[in-house]
Amino acid sequence: MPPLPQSRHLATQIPGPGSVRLAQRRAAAVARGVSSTLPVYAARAGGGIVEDIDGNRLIDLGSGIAVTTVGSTAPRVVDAVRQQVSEFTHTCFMVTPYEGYVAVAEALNRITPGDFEKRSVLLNSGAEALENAVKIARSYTRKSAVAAFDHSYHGRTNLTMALTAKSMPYKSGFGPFAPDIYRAPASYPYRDGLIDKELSSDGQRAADRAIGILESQVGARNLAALVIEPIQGEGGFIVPAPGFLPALLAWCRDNDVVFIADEVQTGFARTGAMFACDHEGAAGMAPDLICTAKGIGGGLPLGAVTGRADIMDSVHVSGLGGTFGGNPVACAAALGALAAVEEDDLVGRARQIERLIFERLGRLQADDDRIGDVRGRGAMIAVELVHPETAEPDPALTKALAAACHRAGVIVLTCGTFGNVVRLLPPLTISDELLTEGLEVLADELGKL
Ligand code: PLZ
Repeated sequence: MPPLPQSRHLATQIPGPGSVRLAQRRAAAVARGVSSTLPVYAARAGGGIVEDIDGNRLIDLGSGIAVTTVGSTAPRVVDAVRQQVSEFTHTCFMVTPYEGYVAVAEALNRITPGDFEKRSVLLNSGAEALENAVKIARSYTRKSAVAAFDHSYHGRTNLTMALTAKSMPYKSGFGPFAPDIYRAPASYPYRDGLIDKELSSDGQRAADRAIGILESQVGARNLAALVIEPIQGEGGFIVPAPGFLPALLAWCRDNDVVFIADEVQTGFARTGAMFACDHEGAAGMAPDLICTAKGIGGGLPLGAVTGRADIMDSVHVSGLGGTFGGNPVACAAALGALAAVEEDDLVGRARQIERLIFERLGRLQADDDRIGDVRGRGAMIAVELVHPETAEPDPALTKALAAACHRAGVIVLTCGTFGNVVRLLPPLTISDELLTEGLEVLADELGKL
Protein backbone atom coordinates (compact mmCIF):
# COMPACT_ATOMS: atom_id res chain seq x y z
CA MET A 1 0.00 0.00 0.00
CA PRO A 2 1.39 3.49 -0.84
CA PRO A 3 2.14 5.67 2.17
CA LEU A 4 -0.72 7.82 3.43
CA PRO A 5 -0.15 11.39 2.14
CA GLN A 6 0.22 13.84 5.03
CA SER A 7 -2.12 16.45 3.62
CA ARG A 8 -5.73 17.53 4.12
CA HIS A 9 -7.82 16.65 1.10
CA LEU A 10 -11.56 16.84 0.50
CA ALA A 11 -12.50 14.45 -2.29
CA THR A 12 -16.25 14.61 -1.60
CA GLN A 13 -18.59 16.40 0.75
CA ILE A 14 -18.38 15.22 4.37
CA PRO A 15 -19.84 12.59 4.60
CA GLY A 16 -19.18 11.13 1.15
CA PRO A 17 -21.37 8.54 -0.56
CA GLY A 18 -19.53 5.52 0.85
CA SER A 19 -19.94 6.81 4.40
CA VAL A 20 -23.61 7.57 3.80
CA ARG A 21 -24.19 3.97 2.68
CA LEU A 22 -22.36 2.61 5.73
CA ALA A 23 -24.41 4.87 7.99
CA GLN A 24 -27.54 3.20 6.64
CA ARG A 25 -26.18 -0.30 7.32
CA ARG A 26 -25.06 0.87 10.74
CA ALA A 27 -28.51 2.19 11.68
CA ALA A 28 -29.95 -1.27 11.09
CA ALA A 29 -27.17 -3.15 12.86
CA VAL A 30 -25.49 -1.10 15.58
CA ALA A 31 -27.18 -0.14 18.84
CA ARG A 32 -28.39 3.46 18.76
CA GLY A 33 -26.81 4.23 22.12
CA VAL A 34 -23.34 4.17 20.55
CA SER A 35 -22.69 7.49 18.83
CA SER A 36 -19.87 8.85 16.66
CA THR A 37 -18.42 12.35 16.55
CA LEU A 38 -17.93 12.39 12.77
CA PRO A 39 -20.15 10.90 10.08
CA VAL A 40 -17.21 9.47 8.09
CA TYR A 41 -15.95 5.89 8.12
CA ALA A 42 -12.20 5.38 8.43
CA ALA A 43 -10.13 3.50 5.87
CA ARG A 44 -6.56 4.32 6.94
CA ALA A 45 -4.82 6.52 9.49
CA GLY A 46 -1.29 7.55 10.38
CA GLY A 47 0.94 10.52 11.18
CA GLY A 48 -1.57 13.34 11.55
CA ILE A 49 -4.18 12.11 9.04
CA VAL A 50 -7.31 9.94 9.04
CA GLU A 51 -8.43 8.93 5.55
CA ASP A 52 -12.04 7.90 5.03
CA ILE A 53 -13.50 5.35 2.64
CA ASP A 54 -14.37 8.10 0.13
CA GLY A 55 -10.78 9.29 -0.08
CA ASN A 56 -11.19 12.33 2.17
CA ARG A 57 -8.12 13.02 4.29
CA LEU A 58 -8.81 14.73 7.60
CA ILE A 59 -6.33 16.37 9.94
CA ASP A 60 -6.43 14.39 13.18
CA LEU A 61 -6.64 16.60 16.26
CA GLY A 62 -8.34 13.89 18.32
CA SER A 63 -6.15 10.75 18.31
CA GLY A 64 -9.24 8.57 18.78
CA ILE A 65 -9.73 10.32 22.17
CA ALA A 66 -6.10 10.52 23.25
CA VAL A 67 -5.12 7.00 22.27
CA THR A 68 -2.87 7.17 19.20
CA THR A 69 -0.22 9.25 20.91
CA VAL A 70 2.50 7.54 18.83
CA GLY A 71 0.33 7.63 15.68
CA SER A 72 -2.10 5.01 14.35
CA THR A 73 0.50 3.06 12.40
CA ALA A 74 3.70 3.60 14.37
CA PRO A 75 6.24 1.26 12.76
CA ARG A 76 7.48 -0.08 16.10
CA VAL A 77 3.90 -0.92 17.11
CA VAL A 78 2.96 -2.45 13.76
CA ASP A 79 6.10 -4.63 13.67
CA ALA A 80 5.73 -5.79 17.27
CA VAL A 81 2.06 -6.68 16.74
CA ARG A 82 2.78 -8.57 13.50
CA GLN A 83 5.52 -10.56 15.21
CA GLN A 84 3.35 -11.37 18.25
CA VAL A 85 0.24 -12.49 16.31
CA SER A 86 2.38 -14.89 14.33
CA GLU A 87 3.66 -16.44 17.57
CA PHE A 88 0.45 -16.58 19.63
CA THR A 89 -2.59 -14.33 20.04
CA HIS A 90 -3.64 -15.48 23.50
CA THR A 91 -2.90 -18.02 26.17
CA CYS A 92 -4.31 -16.11 29.18
CA PHE A 93 -1.79 -14.79 31.68
CA MET A 94 -3.69 -16.64 34.42
CA VAL A 95 -3.15 -19.98 32.61
CA THR A 96 0.25 -19.97 30.93
CA PRO A 97 1.93 -16.59 31.47
CA TYR A 98 4.28 -14.92 28.99
CA GLU A 99 7.11 -12.41 29.01
CA GLY A 100 5.30 -9.48 27.36
CA TYR A 101 3.03 -8.98 30.37
CA VAL A 102 5.99 -8.98 32.76
CA ALA A 103 7.91 -6.57 30.53
CA VAL A 104 4.97 -4.12 30.37
CA ALA A 105 4.59 -4.27 34.17
CA GLU A 106 8.33 -3.59 34.56
CA ALA A 107 8.08 -0.66 32.14
CA LEU A 108 5.07 0.87 33.92
CA ASN A 109 6.78 0.49 37.28
CA ARG A 110 9.80 2.30 35.85
CA ILE A 111 8.08 5.22 34.06
CA THR A 112 5.35 6.09 36.57
CA PRO A 113 6.13 8.76 39.20
CA GLY A 114 7.66 7.66 42.52
CA ASP A 115 10.98 5.94 43.16
CA PHE A 116 9.52 3.38 45.59
CA GLU A 117 8.98 -0.29 44.82
CA LYS A 118 5.93 -0.85 42.62
CA ARG A 119 3.75 -3.57 41.14
CA SER A 120 1.32 -3.50 38.21
CA VAL A 121 -1.75 -5.41 37.10
CA LEU A 122 -2.80 -5.31 33.43
CA LEU A 123 -6.41 -4.99 32.26
CA ASN A 124 -8.37 -4.12 29.14
CA SER A 125 -9.61 -0.56 29.47
CA GLY A 126 -9.53 2.61 31.48
CA ALA A 127 -12.76 1.81 33.29
CA GLU A 128 -11.44 -1.60 34.25
CA ALA A 129 -8.28 0.02 35.60
CA LEU A 130 -10.38 2.32 37.82
CA GLU A 131 -12.54 -0.59 39.00
CA ASN A 132 -9.42 -2.49 40.04
CA ALA A 133 -7.74 0.47 41.70
CA VAL A 134 -10.79 0.88 43.94
CA LYS A 135 -10.83 -2.86 44.72
CA ILE A 136 -7.15 -2.71 45.67
CA ALA A 137 -7.57 0.41 47.84
CA ARG A 138 -10.50 -1.14 49.69
CA SER A 139 -8.65 -4.38 50.23
CA TYR A 140 -5.60 -2.51 51.56
CA THR A 141 -7.36 -0.06 53.85
CA ARG A 142 -10.27 -2.33 54.89
CA LYS A 143 -12.44 0.76 54.41
CA SER A 144 -15.16 1.22 51.79
CA ALA A 145 -15.98 4.86 51.00
CA VAL A 146 -14.49 6.46 47.90
CA ALA A 147 -14.28 10.15 47.00
CA ALA A 148 -14.49 11.50 43.47
CA PHE A 149 -14.76 15.07 42.19
CA ASP A 150 -17.07 17.41 40.34
CA HIS A 151 -16.42 17.37 36.56
CA SER A 152 -14.75 13.94 36.78
CA TYR A 153 -14.97 11.16 34.21
CA HIS A 154 -13.83 7.64 35.04
CA GLY A 155 -15.76 5.28 32.75
CA ARG A 156 -19.05 3.63 31.85
CA THR A 157 -19.16 0.50 34.05
CA ASN A 158 -21.36 0.57 37.13
CA LEU A 159 -18.70 1.60 39.64
CA THR A 160 -17.07 4.06 37.26
CA MET A 161 -20.44 5.62 36.37
CA ALA A 162 -20.85 6.20 40.09
CA LEU A 163 -17.43 7.90 40.14
CA THR A 164 -18.23 9.99 37.05
CA ALA A 165 -19.90 13.34 37.71
CA LYS A 166 -21.93 14.10 34.60
CA SER A 167 -25.38 12.58 34.24
CA MET A 168 -26.08 13.08 30.53
CA PRO A 169 -25.09 11.05 28.57
CA TYR A 170 -23.05 8.82 30.86
CA LYS A 171 -25.37 7.92 33.75
CA SER A 172 -28.91 9.02 33.05
CA GLY A 173 -31.31 6.08 33.33
CA PHE A 174 -28.58 3.56 34.18
CA GLY A 175 -28.82 3.52 37.98
CA PRO A 176 -28.82 2.40 40.70
CA PHE A 177 -25.12 3.06 41.02
CA ALA A 178 -22.48 1.53 43.26
CA PRO A 179 -22.87 2.80 46.84
CA ASP A 180 -20.45 4.60 49.14
CA ILE A 181 -19.17 7.04 46.51
CA TYR A 182 -18.98 10.73 47.55
CA ARG A 183 -18.31 13.85 45.54
CA ALA A 184 -16.08 16.77 46.43
CA PRO A 185 -15.66 20.14 44.69
CA ALA A 186 -12.81 20.29 42.19
CA SER A 187 -10.44 23.15 41.44
CA TYR A 188 -11.66 24.85 38.23
CA PRO A 189 -9.56 28.02 38.04
CA TYR A 190 -11.49 29.73 35.21
CA ARG A 191 -14.97 29.25 36.71
CA ASP A 192 -13.81 29.58 40.34
CA GLY A 193 -12.23 32.88 39.35
CA LEU A 194 -15.54 34.30 38.17
CA ILE A 195 -16.70 34.14 41.78
CA ASP A 196 -13.61 34.08 43.98
CA LYS A 197 -10.21 35.20 42.65
CA GLU A 198 -8.25 33.65 45.50
CA LEU A 199 -9.87 30.26 45.11
CA SER A 200 -8.92 30.23 41.45
CA SER A 201 -5.20 30.70 42.08
CA ASP A 202 -4.68 29.12 45.49
CA GLY A 203 -4.77 25.33 45.21
CA GLN A 204 -4.43 24.87 48.96
CA ARG A 205 -7.68 26.76 49.48
CA ALA A 206 -9.47 24.73 46.85
CA ALA A 207 -8.13 21.57 48.51
CA ASP A 208 -9.24 22.75 51.95
CA ARG A 209 -12.76 23.24 50.59
CA ALA A 210 -12.82 19.65 49.25
CA ILE A 211 -11.25 18.20 52.40
CA GLY A 212 -13.72 20.05 54.63
CA ILE A 213 -16.62 18.48 52.79
CA LEU A 214 -15.09 15.00 52.87
CA GLU A 215 -14.30 15.27 56.57
CA SER A 216 -17.80 16.38 57.50
CA GLN A 217 -19.80 14.23 55.09
CA VAL A 218 -17.73 11.01 54.99
CA GLY A 219 -14.91 11.07 57.55
CA ALA A 220 -11.36 10.04 56.71
CA ARG A 221 -11.71 6.96 58.92
CA ASN A 222 -14.29 5.60 56.45
CA LEU A 223 -12.55 6.70 53.30
CA ALA A 224 -10.57 4.06 51.38
CA ALA A 225 -9.56 6.18 48.43
CA LEU A 226 -9.67 9.51 46.70
CA VAL A 227 -9.86 9.22 42.90
CA ILE A 228 -8.86 12.17 40.74
CA GLU A 229 -7.72 13.04 37.22
CA PRO A 230 -4.69 15.36 37.55
CA ILE A 231 -6.11 17.26 34.57
CA GLN A 232 -9.81 16.59 34.15
CA GLY A 233 -10.38 15.35 30.61
CA GLU A 234 -14.01 14.82 29.61
CA GLY A 235 -14.91 17.47 32.23
CA GLY A 236 -13.21 20.17 30.14
CA PHE A 237 -9.39 19.88 30.26
CA ILE A 238 -9.40 21.55 33.65
CA VAL A 239 -5.92 22.13 35.04
CA PRO A 240 -6.30 22.59 38.80
CA ALA A 241 -4.80 25.55 40.65
CA PRO A 242 -1.15 25.05 41.69
CA GLY A 243 -0.93 23.20 44.99
CA PHE A 244 -4.38 21.59 44.79
CA LEU A 245 -3.22 18.05 44.03
CA PRO A 246 -0.20 18.04 46.39
CA ALA A 247 -2.45 19.29 49.23
CA LEU A 248 -4.93 16.47 48.61
CA LEU A 249 -2.10 13.94 48.47
CA ALA A 250 -0.67 15.20 51.79
CA TRP A 251 -4.10 14.89 53.42
CA CYS A 252 -4.47 11.34 52.07
CA ARG A 253 -1.06 10.37 53.45
CA ASP A 254 -1.98 11.75 56.88
CA ASN A 255 -5.28 9.90 56.97
CA ASP A 256 -4.56 6.45 55.52
CA VAL A 257 -6.53 7.24 52.36
CA VAL A 258 -5.19 5.79 49.10
CA PHE A 259 -4.58 8.52 46.49
CA ILE A 260 -5.57 7.16 43.07
CA ALA A 261 -4.54 9.23 40.05
CA ASP A 262 -6.59 8.55 36.95
CA GLU A 263 -4.03 9.21 34.20
CA VAL A 264 -6.00 7.32 31.57
CA GLN A 265 -6.26 10.44 29.37
CA THR A 266 -3.32 12.50 30.68
CA GLY A 267 -0.72 9.74 30.86
CA PHE A 268 1.99 8.49 28.55
CA ALA A 269 3.65 11.69 27.23
CA ARG A 270 0.36 13.42 26.38
CA THR A 271 0.85 16.49 28.61
CA GLY A 272 4.53 17.14 27.93
CA ALA A 273 5.68 14.91 30.77
CA MET A 274 5.41 11.16 30.99
CA PHE A 275 2.53 11.67 33.48
CA ALA A 276 0.55 14.77 34.42
CA CYS A 277 1.48 14.20 38.10
CA ASP A 278 5.09 14.93 37.09
CA HIS A 279 4.10 18.61 36.64
CA GLU A 280 2.86 19.00 40.22
CA GLY A 281 4.93 20.56 42.99
CA ALA A 282 8.64 21.27 42.66
CA ALA A 283 9.69 17.71 41.86
CA GLY A 284 6.43 16.16 40.71
CA MET A 285 4.14 14.13 42.91
CA ALA A 286 3.83 10.38 43.30
CA PRO A 287 0.31 9.00 43.74
CA ASP A 288 -0.18 5.73 45.62
CA LEU A 289 -1.91 4.11 42.65
CA ILE A 290 -2.02 5.28 39.06
CA CYS A 291 -4.51 4.13 36.44
CA THR A 292 -3.43 4.07 32.82
CA ALA A 293 -4.99 2.99 29.51
CA LYS A 294 -5.55 4.78 26.16
CA GLY A 295 -2.07 5.71 24.86
CA ILE A 296 -0.14 2.97 26.64
CA GLY A 297 -1.49 0.27 24.31
CA GLY A 298 -0.37 2.03 21.12
CA GLY A 299 -3.96 1.72 19.84
CA LEU A 300 -4.69 -1.74 21.23
CA PRO A 301 -6.91 -2.20 24.28
CA LEU A 302 -4.81 -2.18 27.43
CA GLY A 303 -5.30 -0.72 30.88
CA ALA A 304 -3.24 -0.97 34.04
CA VAL A 305 -3.01 -0.13 37.71
CA THR A 306 0.49 0.60 38.95
CA GLY A 307 1.38 1.53 42.49
CA ARG A 308 3.11 1.07 45.79
CA ALA A 309 4.11 -2.56 46.21
CA ASP A 310 2.67 -2.81 49.73
CA ILE A 311 -0.75 -1.57 48.58
CA MET A 312 -0.82 -3.62 45.38
CA ASP A 313 0.34 -6.78 47.14
CA SER A 314 -2.20 -6.48 49.93
CA VAL A 315 -4.72 -8.25 47.70
CA HIS A 316 -5.07 -12.01 48.22
CA VAL A 317 -3.72 -14.34 45.52
CA SER A 318 -6.26 -14.73 42.65
CA GLY A 319 -8.11 -11.59 43.76
CA LEU A 320 -7.18 -9.77 40.54
CA GLY A 321 -7.26 -10.86 36.91
CA GLY A 322 -9.48 -11.47 33.90
CA THR A 323 -9.44 -13.52 30.70
CA PHE A 324 -7.96 -10.89 28.41
CA GLY A 325 -6.11 -8.56 30.81
CA GLY A 326 -2.61 -7.96 29.44
CA ASN A 327 -3.32 -9.73 26.16
CA PRO A 328 0.01 -10.60 24.49
CA VAL A 329 -0.72 -8.61 21.31
CA ALA A 330 -1.68 -5.53 23.37
CA CYS A 331 1.51 -5.98 25.43
CA ALA A 332 3.66 -6.19 22.29
CA ALA A 333 1.99 -3.00 21.03
CA ALA A 334 2.59 -1.29 24.38
CA LEU A 335 6.32 -2.10 24.32
CA GLY A 336 6.50 -0.77 20.75
CA ALA A 337 4.65 2.40 21.76
CA LEU A 338 6.94 2.96 24.74
CA ALA A 339 10.01 2.54 22.55
CA ALA A 340 8.57 5.19 20.21
CA VAL A 341 7.91 7.61 23.09
CA GLU A 342 11.36 7.16 24.61
CA GLU A 343 13.54 6.87 21.51
CA ASP A 344 11.78 9.67 19.58
CA ASP A 345 11.47 11.98 22.63
CA LEU A 346 7.72 12.34 22.23
CA VAL A 347 7.56 14.01 25.65
CA GLY A 348 9.64 16.83 24.17
CA ARG A 349 7.46 16.78 21.06
CA ALA A 350 4.35 17.26 23.22
CA ARG A 351 5.97 20.39 24.68
CA GLN A 352 6.67 21.76 21.19
CA ILE A 353 3.05 21.10 20.28
CA GLU A 354 1.96 22.96 23.41
CA ARG A 355 3.93 26.04 22.38
CA LEU A 356 2.57 25.97 18.86
CA ILE A 357 -1.07 25.57 19.94
CA PHE A 358 -0.91 28.13 22.77
CA GLU A 359 0.68 30.69 20.46
CA ARG A 360 -2.10 30.37 17.88
CA LEU A 361 -5.00 30.06 20.30
CA GLY A 362 -3.64 32.93 22.40
CA ARG A 363 -3.84 35.20 19.34
CA LEU A 364 -7.31 33.90 18.60
CA GLN A 365 -8.46 34.60 22.15
CA ALA A 366 -7.11 38.16 21.98
CA ASP A 367 -9.37 38.79 18.95
CA ASP A 368 -12.46 36.92 20.05
CA ASP A 369 -14.09 37.43 23.43
CA ARG A 370 -16.21 34.30 23.00
CA ILE A 371 -13.07 32.38 24.01
CA GLY A 372 -13.32 32.55 27.78
CA ASP A 373 -10.29 30.39 28.50
CA VAL A 374 -7.44 28.58 26.76
CA ARG A 375 -5.88 25.88 28.92
CA GLY A 376 -4.21 22.52 29.13
CA ARG A 377 -0.72 21.09 28.91
CA GLY A 378 1.33 19.52 26.15
CA ALA A 379 -0.78 18.06 23.37
CA MET A 380 -3.91 18.33 25.52
CA ILE A 381 -5.20 21.87 25.05
CA ALA A 382 -8.73 23.24 24.93
CA VAL A 383 -10.75 26.42 24.48
CA GLU A 384 -13.80 27.15 26.60
CA LEU A 385 -16.47 29.03 24.64
CA VAL A 386 -18.76 31.45 26.46
CA HIS A 387 -21.25 34.27 26.01
CA PRO A 388 -18.86 37.21 26.43
CA GLU A 389 -21.06 39.43 28.62
CA THR A 390 -21.85 36.79 31.23
CA ALA A 391 -19.23 34.01 30.77
CA GLU A 392 -22.18 31.63 30.59
CA PRO A 393 -21.20 28.45 28.70
CA ASP A 394 -22.01 28.45 24.97
CA PRO A 395 -22.59 24.80 23.99
CA ALA A 396 -24.44 25.80 20.78
CA LEU A 397 -21.41 27.67 19.45
CA THR A 398 -19.19 24.79 20.50
CA LYS A 399 -21.28 22.28 18.59
CA ALA A 400 -21.43 24.51 15.53
CA LEU A 401 -17.67 25.09 15.57
CA ALA A 402 -16.86 21.38 15.86
CA ALA A 403 -19.27 20.53 13.02
CA ALA A 404 -17.78 23.27 10.81
CA CYS A 405 -14.26 21.93 11.43
CA HIS A 406 -15.42 18.43 10.56
CA ARG A 407 -16.95 19.61 7.27
CA ALA A 408 -13.67 21.37 6.51
CA GLY A 409 -11.66 18.21 7.12
CA VAL A 410 -10.35 18.69 10.65
CA ILE A 411 -11.16 16.28 13.46
CA VAL A 412 -11.75 18.11 16.73
CA LEU A 413 -13.58 16.81 19.78
CA THR A 414 -15.72 18.61 22.31
CA CYS A 415 -15.97 18.05 26.07
CA GLY A 416 -16.86 19.85 29.27
CA THR A 417 -19.49 19.53 31.96
CA PHE A 418 -21.39 22.29 30.14
CA GLY A 419 -20.58 21.00 26.63
CA ASN A 420 -18.76 24.23 25.77
CA VAL A 421 -15.16 23.11 25.33
CA VAL A 422 -13.36 22.31 22.08
CA ARG A 423 -10.37 20.13 22.83
CA LEU A 424 -7.27 19.32 20.85
CA LEU A 425 -5.47 15.99 21.29
CA PRO A 426 -3.27 15.57 18.23
CA PRO A 427 -1.09 12.53 17.80
CA LEU A 428 2.47 13.47 18.76
CA THR A 429 3.57 12.35 15.31
CA ILE A 430 1.63 15.14 13.55
CA SER A 431 3.80 17.58 11.55
CA ASP A 432 3.94 21.27 12.48
CA GLU A 433 2.49 22.04 9.05
CA LEU A 434 -0.61 19.90 9.54
CA LEU A 435 -1.11 21.12 13.09
CA THR A 436 -0.82 24.75 11.99
CA GLU A 437 -3.25 24.16 9.14
CA GLY A 438 -5.72 22.50 11.52
CA LEU A 439 -5.52 25.51 13.86
CA GLU A 440 -6.04 27.93 10.96
CA VAL A 441 -9.16 26.03 9.94
CA LEU A 442 -10.43 26.22 13.52
CA ALA A 443 -9.76 29.98 13.62
CA ASP A 444 -11.41 30.57 10.22
CA GLU A 445 -14.48 28.56 11.08
CA LEU A 446 -14.88 30.35 14.42
CA GLY A 447 -14.62 33.66 12.60
CA LYS A 448 -17.52 32.66 10.35
CA LEU A 449 -19.85 31.81 13.24
N1 PLZ B 1 -10.66 7.79 32.89
C1 PLZ B 1 -9.76 10.05 32.65
O1 PLZ B 1 -10.69 9.89 29.98
C2 PLZ B 1 -12.01 7.59 28.87
C3 PLZ B 1 -14.41 8.28 27.11
C4 PLZ B 1 -15.20 8.43 25.91
P1 PLZ B 1 -12.13 3.52 28.85
N2 PLZ B 1 -12.30 8.80 28.21
C5 PLZ B 1 -12.99 8.74 26.95
C6 PLZ B 1 -16.61 7.96 26.12
O2 PLZ B 1 -17.51 8.78 25.93
O3 PLZ B 1 -16.78 6.78 26.46
C7 PLZ B 1 -11.51 7.66 30.27
C8 PLZ B 1 -10.88 8.81 30.76
C9 PLZ B 1 -10.46 8.84 32.09
C10 PLZ B 1 -11.25 6.68 32.45
C11 PLZ B 1 -11.70 6.57 31.15
C12 PLZ B 1 -12.34 5.31 30.71
O4 PLZ B 1 -11.51 4.63 29.81
O5 PLZ B 1 -10.93 2.87 28.23
O6 PLZ B 1 -13.03 4.23 27.88
O7 PLZ B 1 -12.89 2.57 29.72
